[in-house]
Amino acid sequence: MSSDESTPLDNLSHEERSFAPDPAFARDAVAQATLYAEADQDRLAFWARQARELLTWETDFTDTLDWSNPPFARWFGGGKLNAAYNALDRHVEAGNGDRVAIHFEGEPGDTRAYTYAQLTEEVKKAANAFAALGVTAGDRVAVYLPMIPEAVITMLACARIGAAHSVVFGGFSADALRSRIDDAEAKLVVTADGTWRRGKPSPLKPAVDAALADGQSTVENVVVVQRNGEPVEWTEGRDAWWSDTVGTASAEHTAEAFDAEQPLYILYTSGTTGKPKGILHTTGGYLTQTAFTHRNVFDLRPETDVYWCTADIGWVTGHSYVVYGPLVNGATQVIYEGTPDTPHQGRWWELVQKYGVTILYTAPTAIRTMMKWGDDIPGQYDLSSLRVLGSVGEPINPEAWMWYRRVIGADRCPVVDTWWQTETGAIMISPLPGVTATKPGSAQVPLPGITADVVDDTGASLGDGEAGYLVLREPWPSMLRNIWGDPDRFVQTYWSRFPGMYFAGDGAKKDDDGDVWLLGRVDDVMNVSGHRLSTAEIESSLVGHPAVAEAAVVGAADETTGQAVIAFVILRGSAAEEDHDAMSETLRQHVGKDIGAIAKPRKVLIVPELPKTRSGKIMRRLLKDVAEGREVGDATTLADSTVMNQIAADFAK
Ligand code: 7RM
Repeated sequence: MSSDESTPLDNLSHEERSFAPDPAFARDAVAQATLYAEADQDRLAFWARQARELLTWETDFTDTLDWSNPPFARWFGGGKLNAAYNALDRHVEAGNGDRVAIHFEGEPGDTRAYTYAQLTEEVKKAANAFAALGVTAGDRVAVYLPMIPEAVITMLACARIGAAHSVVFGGFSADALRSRIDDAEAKLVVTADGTWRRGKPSPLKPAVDAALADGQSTVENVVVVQRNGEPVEWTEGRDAWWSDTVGTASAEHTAEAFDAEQPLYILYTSGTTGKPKGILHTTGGYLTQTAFTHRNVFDLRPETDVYWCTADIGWVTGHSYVVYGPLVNGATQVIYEGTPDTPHQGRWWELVQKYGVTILYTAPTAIRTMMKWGDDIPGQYDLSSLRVLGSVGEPINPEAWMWYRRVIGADRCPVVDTWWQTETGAIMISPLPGVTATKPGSAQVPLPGITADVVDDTGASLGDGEAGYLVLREPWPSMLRNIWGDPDRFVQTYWSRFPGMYFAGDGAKKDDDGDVWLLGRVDDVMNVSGHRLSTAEIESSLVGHPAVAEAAVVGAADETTGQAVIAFVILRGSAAEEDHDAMSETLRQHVGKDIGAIAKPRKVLIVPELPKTRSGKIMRRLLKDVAEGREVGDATTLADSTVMNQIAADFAK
């Protein structure tokens, strides 16, 4: 092996840049380093303390964790509580009814603010209205709504009456909606006439009508929020306007306390194969960990902070960090309906300035997009209110991390890269601002009370510097409890690869300091000539080149080397005009120099767009199909399904 072919992951072990907490921030930080020691000493006592301090229980729990029948966990046994009461009523009772819960900003610029008292009243009305339609504790309600306050109200109204919500992202098709309705046997659907997308009305109700057209589903009623005023088809006896049902319902409603393990929601997530999995979350443990992480990871001061998580409620980030975490903590937050570039590319920064946002939580794909649009756009706004920046959803390349810290955070705000999944329910690996010295690109350390590890094929712990599989060794409060209706698949998918451990499906590596670096899904970890290469790492190198805006890398099967590295790259503005062949060669050399010859892509294809899901995850599986000369697989979850045709045609040239 020549010297420039040394271990390709070496550079991840030698990140020189480190940002120590600002002493003033550290002194007053919500999270203190003592949390780690406390949790290490007695993990269950630590979680029991959090559950009692962060939540209001009608009946205290007696058994912190029942793990007698793994992997089926029961947390906070004997305890009873109501999720909506914890998110709403108790803040009003504590005298904080006048605090703004939600600053809503519609895409067309319409605004609405809800105080905690007002939001509580709306949720009580919705709870009464849903109950009048026959929804009772244990039922399921499908939610197909845009990012409007009624989405939050609906979710909390379900929780209030003990019904599980199943939110289906508004961008999903009628077929996807129907299969989720069927799987959960939903009784009620809550939807809207439509929403606004890039300045135009975008319909939602037609997809519900199509999904229910055969009249054979379990759905008895559809409640429709009027949002964009477009005409809709109407099924008498089934459909009802929100204004006629919720709008006229009584605002008196006493929340009943439910068992800690009462199902709170089902959220469907795609696996590597087969039909989507209905991830089941329950009440007490989920609320404990979402509230704990929201408070400590974002250094939340509910009295003064203005928090903004840009995720849609169709994804788990919207569940845990728009609805439950922030509201249980009594935070004030911004909810924005629209796209970041409507009516102009400065919209997000305009909102940060307008509402004085102090904590921003978004995704690397958004950060890279903003980076591509240029520094001068955020530069036109006053972002000095910001004090903590979060990232979630995929590995954040050091370049984007640095840009986020420098341009958005003025080199002053701590950046917290948070690793977690739909299945984990809440943040698991992340720095604690004020405690952890951060490195660009690393999610750093498991949070207090979380036991994450990196293991080899046999499940044995790996030392620092060795890449392997990310596992969780002990149950955690917000863990998924099951796959809805499919316990065998639950055991098989998550608990069988490494017996006794939760298998996350992600590759990871600890650096020389023991800090965790996420390397992408394990199906994204390539093996080239016996070297383990991370798609994330090569992508990070490519995006580090000034000509590159975005990059996706896949390992394509190769007879001699096992796999070959194939890169798909979007160029930045002016670089796109340059000769593509020359640019591809430049980028190959760049990766070779950055990481080592072994990592040099066999081919760098310049593309106009990458295949992304609606939540912004790049579908490398489809790129792999192209790179391996197969027909492109199921592309129905893409935000833009035409992207793959173009890429396949260009690749074949
Ligand atoms: C919250 C969410 C989960 C998958 C997960 C990872 C990837 C998420 C990070 C990350 C590296 C991160 N839930 N992922 N966060 N990878 N660093 N900070 O995204 O269920 O939709 O996706 O996302 O691969 O397994 S999710």
